[in-house]
Amino acid sequence: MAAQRERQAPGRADGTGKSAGLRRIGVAIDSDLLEKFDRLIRRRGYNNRSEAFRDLIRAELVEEAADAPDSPVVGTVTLVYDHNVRLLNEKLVDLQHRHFHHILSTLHVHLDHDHCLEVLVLRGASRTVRQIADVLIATKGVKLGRLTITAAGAIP
Ligand code: NI
Repeated sequence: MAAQRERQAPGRADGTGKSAGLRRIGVAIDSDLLEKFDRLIRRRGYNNRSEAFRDLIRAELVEEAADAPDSPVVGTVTLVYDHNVRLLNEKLVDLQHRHFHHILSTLHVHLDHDHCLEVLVLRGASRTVRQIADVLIATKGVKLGRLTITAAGAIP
């Protein structure tokens, strides 16, 4: 995929070369790749390519920004655990209190007779959020754990 040409949408030119408005670009792309892309975005519910392109670019920019250890990020940690495991609840609560200033919110759902689902929203430097998530996920008795991270700064 390569940008062929770039021009500002009519009426958007501000003379600086940097427009806050929409700009149109032409993109050269293999037919096969484009067909696959069109099928993918249709499955995902996009009505047009432009919106799909914008979301993909935004996701990459946010991911790159969140990669830097000092970047401010917001993370959600999803945990599934068996509450019958001895002292597990206490351990998880203790860990959360130890990091209370980085935990914005916690949601607890009693999934079934044995299992609990917990979703925690964390905020802090990327390095810190990942460390807290790693400790929670690695706690013995936690069956599933996942961290989703997004840059907490301005979303492009
Ligand atoms: Ni529960």
